[in-house]
Amino acid sequence: MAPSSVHALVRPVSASLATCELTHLARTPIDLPRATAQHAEYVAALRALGVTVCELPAADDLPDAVFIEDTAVVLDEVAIITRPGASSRRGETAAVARALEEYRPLLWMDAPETLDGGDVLRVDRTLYVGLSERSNDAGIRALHALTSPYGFEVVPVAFEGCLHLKTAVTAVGERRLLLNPDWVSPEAFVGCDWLTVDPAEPFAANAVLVSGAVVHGADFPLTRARLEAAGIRVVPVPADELAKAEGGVTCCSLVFAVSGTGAAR
Ligand code: CIR
Repeated sequence: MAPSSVHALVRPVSASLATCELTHLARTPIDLPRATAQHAEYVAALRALGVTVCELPAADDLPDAVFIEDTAVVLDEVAIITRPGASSRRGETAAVARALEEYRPLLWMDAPETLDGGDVLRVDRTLYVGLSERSNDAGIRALHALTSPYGFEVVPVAFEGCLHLKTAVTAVGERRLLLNPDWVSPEAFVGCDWLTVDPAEPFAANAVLVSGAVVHGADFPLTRARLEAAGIRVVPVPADELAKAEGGVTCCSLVFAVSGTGAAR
């Protein structure tokens, strides 16, 4: 079998980020150069972990384009281009699809389906999907229809208090989760063990697991200590400026494996 490498698609911070969608946060001024610098540090952290990063063109008319995670669900076999729940974000998908078709056959969602990639947590062949304001029943049914031929099970998960399921829970190891128990119940994730965030850091459950390490917001030292005590290597990155736009570290990339021969079709 050809060796595989880890790739990530990212997209620059838009000049219009200040007019981003906000659901649970009050709007506060965003320092655009600082957000851009933090994004560059994030990309550098991925590269330092051996990830091949592909940066899409900027989309300055699409305020939330940096949060590329929401536009697709990339599995080993296919990539699903979502129909994001916020109508202001639907223009983001075309460029992402053009980039992803180099690597995967594409499947598409259609109206009235809506789904944000930030609501989809993959654990082996299970796709946990957050019952959020962004992902509707039709979207979740479509995800099931599109992925069941590849052996995926789709499990809807209730959560509260935050925008996306992956704001409340992410994977930090094999069948090992990091979660905020005030926002999501660990009981939903049968067969997984879990760590909890420090209660003083409710947003600390969002982490990118890549190359055996976890990229995690530098603002969460108490939760970082919990991860490190559990033997997990943490790569902290500054992300507080992007957090004002209600985005975390997973939101800023689409991470997937590519076979050694190039495109994984
Ligand atoms: C939004 O509300 O759509 C953006 N301001 C933030 C999206 C963050 N994405 C994510 O959690 N996957």
